[in-house]
Amino acid sequence: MTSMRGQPVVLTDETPAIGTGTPAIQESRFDLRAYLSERQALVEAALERSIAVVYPEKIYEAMRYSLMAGGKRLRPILCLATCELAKGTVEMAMPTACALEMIHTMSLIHDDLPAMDDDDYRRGKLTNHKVYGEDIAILAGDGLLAYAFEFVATQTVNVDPVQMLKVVARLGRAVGPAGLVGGQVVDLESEGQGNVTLETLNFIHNHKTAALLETSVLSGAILAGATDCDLQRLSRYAQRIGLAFQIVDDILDITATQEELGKTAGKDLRAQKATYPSLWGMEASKQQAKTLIEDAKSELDVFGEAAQPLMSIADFITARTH
Ligand code: GRG
Repeated sequence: MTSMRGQPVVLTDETPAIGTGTPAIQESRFDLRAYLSERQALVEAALERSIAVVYPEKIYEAMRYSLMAGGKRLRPILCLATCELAKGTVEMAMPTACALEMIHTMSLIHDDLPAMDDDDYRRGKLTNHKVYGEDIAILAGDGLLAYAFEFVATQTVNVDPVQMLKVVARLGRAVGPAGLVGGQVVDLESEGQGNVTLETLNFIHNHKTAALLETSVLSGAILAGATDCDLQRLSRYAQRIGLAFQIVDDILDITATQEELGKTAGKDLRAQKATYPSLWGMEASKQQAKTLIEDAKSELDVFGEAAQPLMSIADFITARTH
């Protein structure tokens, strides 16, 4: 795959998924694999330090079980990348980056519950409720959500408090009824309905998936004091990669194995869920994801070389295998 902006080749179908030990990307001036693994290591270390196990140990262990279970760490990496793009530092953004991963992880724990999507596996491991029981899994999700906000408020350094408050407000909006919760409700209501429209499908995924990705992209830039104009560009980039991410997720649910996904494959079909491939077909879905990624990248032209990590992460979204 060649970058639209004349940048060297970044990704191919053999591109390794983040965190897997697959071959290096060849002939890339910007080494996405090295960038991602370095960023992933920073995030893992910060997450590792973020939660200590104290009394009552069970809840902290349950929170850590899912938080430290792997995952691509895409949301924190996006947050760090936009903070640096806007001339901020990793240190400024790391507490927010960790909070984004805590929120994302809590949404996965709750999504996997029998009352929601009902899955036994996540990130290649048994789901939280399978290990700790439904009661503790619900509380582990609640604990991670509350702690995410405490973590941003108490751990953020070298950031204008006004900017930090803007980030806290965005995080709240992204998880609440105007974000993940709203998307999940419409998703649950739509399950098994034969007549889900594209408008409804877009609503679900703009809220369930794209909202937190957009907040990840914007929060790093907000912490660094980016201009409104740059935030608008980044917002358009984020909305496009967010939707592309979900289209690819729907495709992978059909094409990838349980081992690749780390969770049960083929669930959408069995649950009679409307997906992009079910509405558009497989080829048109792939094409749409590619178009969205190219459109997303075109929003970054103005940032020049400094946007290379965000450009390459966009490419990674369509090339990923899990
Ligand atoms: C947020 C208060 C609150 C409640 C949760 C359950 C729920 C409401 C929302 C569901 C949100 C959800 C599970 C959306 C799916 C998003 C998605 C595509 C997840 C997969 O993300 P990856 O591929 O996963 O980045 P890894 O494991 O790599 O981090």
